[in-house]
Amino acid sequence: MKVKAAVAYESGKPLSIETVELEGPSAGEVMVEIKASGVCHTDAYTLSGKDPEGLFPAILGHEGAGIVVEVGEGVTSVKPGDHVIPLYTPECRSCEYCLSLKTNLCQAIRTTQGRGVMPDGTSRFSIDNQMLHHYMGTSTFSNYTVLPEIAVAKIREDAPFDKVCYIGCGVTTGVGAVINTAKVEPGANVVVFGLGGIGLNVIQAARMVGANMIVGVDLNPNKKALAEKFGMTHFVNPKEVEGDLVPYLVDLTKGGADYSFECIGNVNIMRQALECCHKGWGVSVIIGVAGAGQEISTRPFQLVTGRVWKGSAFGGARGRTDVPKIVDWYMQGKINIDDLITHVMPIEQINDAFELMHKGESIRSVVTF
Ligand code: NAD
Ligand code: DAO
Ligand code: ZN
Repeated sequence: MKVKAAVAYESGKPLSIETVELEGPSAGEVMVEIKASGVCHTDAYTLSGKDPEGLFPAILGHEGAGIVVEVGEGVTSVKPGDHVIPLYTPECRSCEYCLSLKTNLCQAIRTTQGRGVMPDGTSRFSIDNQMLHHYMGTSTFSNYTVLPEIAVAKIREDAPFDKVCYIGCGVTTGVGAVINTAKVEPGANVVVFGLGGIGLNVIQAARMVGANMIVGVDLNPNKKALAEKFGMTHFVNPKEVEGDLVPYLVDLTKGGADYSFECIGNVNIMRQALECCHKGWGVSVIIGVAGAGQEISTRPFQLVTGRVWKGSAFGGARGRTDVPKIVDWYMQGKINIDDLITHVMPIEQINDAFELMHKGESIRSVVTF
């Protein structure tokens, strides 16, 4: 069938709105009509050409929400009409990783997903007989997409697509990092580096679990007001700190952060995030994705003396299990998504969404179909 998609023909070039051919779902796959998709930092990273795994031409987008319109042979967990959120981290519930219950990194379709194709090794998208790569197994910058059944989370039908699409990445990543990865407890002192689409979700989850101090660190003072609305108790602009940022934060938190979160993707800040943690028990969680080939460093004594360095992908969430719960939290008013979606535009204007992101003028832009 013919679908409307924003095609990334090559890195560093704007997306191009095209009519694309989409094949129906094979066995174990579903076709989803995408109603809305967030535009995330990671889409920009891949489009920029800095992502070593980036493949072109491709249909990007990994933060969508929509309705199942067709299912392939053998699909049992969803049916046409079901509302779903595509998952770039699937949950097969039967691979070694899923069964371990120690990680959310299901490996069932990892290899083919990384090669930009469906589990049978082929793409469902083409234009003028030229194959287009899938992206992160989701390709939500298209009004229809095909996904493996294990890569969709069924959600309630009264949830608005143009809000809950953000749960497909940013919300779950930030909220999950606090709840699943760090397991922040009431009364903890938390430092969050980077108050963007991820950091603000870390902040609202830290408030939700009852953190004491929630310190936000950002170079952009315009982020302060919104971060305060989400629960930040102290704002630190590194440009205004005399001397080293690390001892300043250790003083502010009276000994160091119980938990810190790096939500930027800067390896120098990752070091500061670890080193501002409390001796003996502070845990630092890396969420930001650093540029290809970059490395982190610290003095090993930082770890010998009890600080812990961790990372978190998709907030440690098991998508099919946890995403519907986060949608419920939004619908119950426990988490705020509306104030983070600063721009909504039709897919035809998707390049404006990237521009707003690069200028630091948006938290999240959502494209609709
Ligand atoms: P964003 O651009 O919205 O926010 C980044 C914030 O960091 C901005 O407010 C910016 O002003 C601030 N900043 C930049 N440099 C700084 C510095 N040196 N010191 C202090 N503040 C600084 O980005 P985002 O959408 O929130 O994404 C953050 C990171 O998380 C990205 O690297 C993204 O790729 C990554 N990410 C990771 C996962 C995961 O599962 N681990 C999922 C999604 C996104
Ligand atoms: O299982 O090896 C693997 C890869 C899992 C991918 C997790 C990606 C998380 C970070 C990328 C940012 C997503 C928007
Ligand atoms: Zn699995």
